[in-house]
Amino acid sequence: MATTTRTETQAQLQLNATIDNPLASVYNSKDWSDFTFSPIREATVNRAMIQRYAADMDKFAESDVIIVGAGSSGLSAAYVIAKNRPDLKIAIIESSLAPGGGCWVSGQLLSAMVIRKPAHLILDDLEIAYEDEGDYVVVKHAALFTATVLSKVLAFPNVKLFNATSVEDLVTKPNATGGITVAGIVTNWTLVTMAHDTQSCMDPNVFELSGFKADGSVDKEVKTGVILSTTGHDGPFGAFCAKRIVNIDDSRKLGGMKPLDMNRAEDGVVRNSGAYAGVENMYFAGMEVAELHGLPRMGPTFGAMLASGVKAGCDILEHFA
Ligand code: AHZ
Repeated sequence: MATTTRTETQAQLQLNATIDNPLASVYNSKDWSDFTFSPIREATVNRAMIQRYAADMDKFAESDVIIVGAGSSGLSAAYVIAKNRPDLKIAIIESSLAPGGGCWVSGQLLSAMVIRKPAHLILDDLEIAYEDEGDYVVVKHAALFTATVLSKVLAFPNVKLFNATSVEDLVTKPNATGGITVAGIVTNWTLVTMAHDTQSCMDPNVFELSGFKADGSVDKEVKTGVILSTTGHDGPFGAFCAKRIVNIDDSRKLGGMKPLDMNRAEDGVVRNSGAYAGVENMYFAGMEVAELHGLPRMGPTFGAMLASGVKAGCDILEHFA
């Protein structure tokens, strides 16, 4: 999609000439001194928030898809899954207040976002404008990508973002072959997670995956839910599920992210994203895949984040097909 600077300028000139005021139907005066809102009680505002949050907690206590981390890879996956399957309950758990991960800026806090082809096709689907530079494209600001994909994901009725909420652990159950089945996540408010060292025990909460019976066995009548972890590379929060899986299962080792090599890193992350062999219901995408499989990092080029999210999303759609 080419940039349309001229058309945008013409539209802006037209807008300035007419003053398109969204309040015009009720308020079109030059004097705003008598402006007033509809009256409201303070308790009404409280109830409007709490009823909806409680209803969401109730609805997503048992989820079909739990995405851990709302960075560029997690949001790309959420978009593909929610768009194709409006019947699945998709919970996104994000430890930060602001979803988007590292994708509000690009490399070294610069704005322009480089995406190597063919991942630009995902931008076409999202209707995000870019400059075509041949083998790669450039979105004028990383925040344009993040804001757009976020707005589309949040608008799906079957998606709920729980931000300022950290995943502190996994729920696991033994499977028939002696391996691990992932059955849910353990959560807490991020502010509580950050205060564990200074306060007495503040117990967490649990989101369960769909498809398990009370005794822990799998209900053969329904597809079990899945967890997609997209928590980025190792850091204070990152690579969370990868590190936990390795910690639970002694037979596994964390590959550890290797030094930068854009070509090997981006292809490798996409190829290795999706279902994680040997751990049922566990999927990975984004930079966490580099940590898991010992792949190089790619630095400031985002095609693999988008494409690995789409690949993991397609694998999850296959699981539910
Ligand atoms: O806050 C984290 C971020 O928004 C969130 N997160 C991490 N641990 C969490 C936990 N519970 C809930 N325990 C958690 N949320 O996960 C999100 C990860 O987003 P990101 O943008 O860091 O990861 P990504 O893999 O989607 O994108 C990585 C972008 C990078 S890093 C890199 C390099 O260093 O070379 N290159 C690219 C393109």
